[in-house]
Amino acid sequence: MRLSRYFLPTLRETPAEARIVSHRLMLRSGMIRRASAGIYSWLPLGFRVLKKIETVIHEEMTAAGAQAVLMPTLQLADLWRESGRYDVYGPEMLRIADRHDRDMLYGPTNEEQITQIVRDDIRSFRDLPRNLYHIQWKFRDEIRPRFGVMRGREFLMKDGYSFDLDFEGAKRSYNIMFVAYLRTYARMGLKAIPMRAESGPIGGDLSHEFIVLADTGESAIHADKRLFAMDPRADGVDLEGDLEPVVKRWTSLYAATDDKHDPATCPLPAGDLVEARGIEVGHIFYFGTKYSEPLGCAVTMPDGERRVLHGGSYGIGVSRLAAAIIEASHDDAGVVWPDAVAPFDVGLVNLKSGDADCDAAADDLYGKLRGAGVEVLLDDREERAGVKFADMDLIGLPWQLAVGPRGARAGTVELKRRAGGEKHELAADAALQRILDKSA
Ligand code: P5A
Repeated sequence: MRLSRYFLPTLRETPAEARIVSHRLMLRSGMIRRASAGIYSWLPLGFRVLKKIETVIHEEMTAAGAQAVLMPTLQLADLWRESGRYDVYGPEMLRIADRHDRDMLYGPTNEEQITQIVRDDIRSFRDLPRNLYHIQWKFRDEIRPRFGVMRGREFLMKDGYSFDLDFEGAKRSYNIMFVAYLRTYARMGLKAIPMRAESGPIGGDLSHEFIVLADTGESAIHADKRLFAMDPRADGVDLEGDLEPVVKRWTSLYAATDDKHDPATCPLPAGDLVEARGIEVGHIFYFGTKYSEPLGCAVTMPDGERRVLHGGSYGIGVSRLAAAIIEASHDDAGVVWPDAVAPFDVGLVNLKSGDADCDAAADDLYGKLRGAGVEVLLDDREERAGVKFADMDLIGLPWQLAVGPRGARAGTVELKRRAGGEKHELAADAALQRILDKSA
């Protein structure tokens, strides 16, 4: 992509309404623009990040045996009347009537919708377990939308739903998602710690939130300090094997959100307790037959018994993650994207657009990088070098390659790794090779 033709409206000034760093940087780097309170448009750079986050999620969900579907944003109120949640959900639910005066709602979550699908199309015990998920926009008319996409009213969520014959099966489905979530966040460069949580309007009594520590986070947490020293990658774990030991390793150490924390019963001595703030990037639930029972979601067992299914649901805040990753990975100059979610791999800076040697050298590198499947943003604008470097640092691509007139004639470039900031003057081909080796 050539920056001269790319819609990247970066801002020099910090917008006054942005109070946390991720919101400031998302506005300044031209990722998002506010449409109304808690509702945002995603511009090209931000949209690419969203798609990268989705890709990591899709890969990890597929590895865990979950299958992608896509359910609608608008749902029938009658379906929610069946579960009883239409009346209890309250003013957070956006209620709409269609032209026939039929009550509808913009889905804040999809437990009812997926239970209807499974109820209508799964009849036999042989068809279980199943785990279906989608990545779809949600609407919650939050009383205090704030911090940009961190707490939006319209936001993108990955929500998955498991169906099993009994508690043991459902616990296994829960464990698979527990481990898949550890892997998903770790791939995005995040340390997200699972913590015992309140299940709120989703229901059930087994629930964990995945929390990334951040002073600006909205959740107060209380956790064993040893959790923060644990390796969250869960690499090499066989998702088809016994996951109980992995889940135990995480859940045997004390970790609770504020709602679940009780200083009177907390077993930790003060020195071992971390009391901090964090961002909830995911939340998983086991709720048994809470939706299957009222919606009549059941199968026939071999002995003819009618068995009501056990369910769980698993959410990831996809749009919130874009902000959470920035909270966790930035410096004074801008965003520092982890490789897996960076909008482009390389920012190629032509320091003197219009200079024949510079243009030729930059175009040559641009072609070679693209040919090798590397996503590259070429700054070919007629701007001062200082402006170009500042914009590149602001948008935070993992690699920067700078081509100046002297280097262009000598066949060298300056390679910079955004994280860490180390710079090397290298032959153009050597720089190219280094990027290819690292991004392989
Ligand atoms: C789990 C999947 C649920 O809705 N039903 C389907 C369950 N859980 S949840 O905790 O309420 O939401 C899941 C994740 O969505 C993100 N999230 C938000 N992101 C941005 N703005 C919001 N207003 C918002 N509300 C929830 C969080 O990451 C949450 O963990």
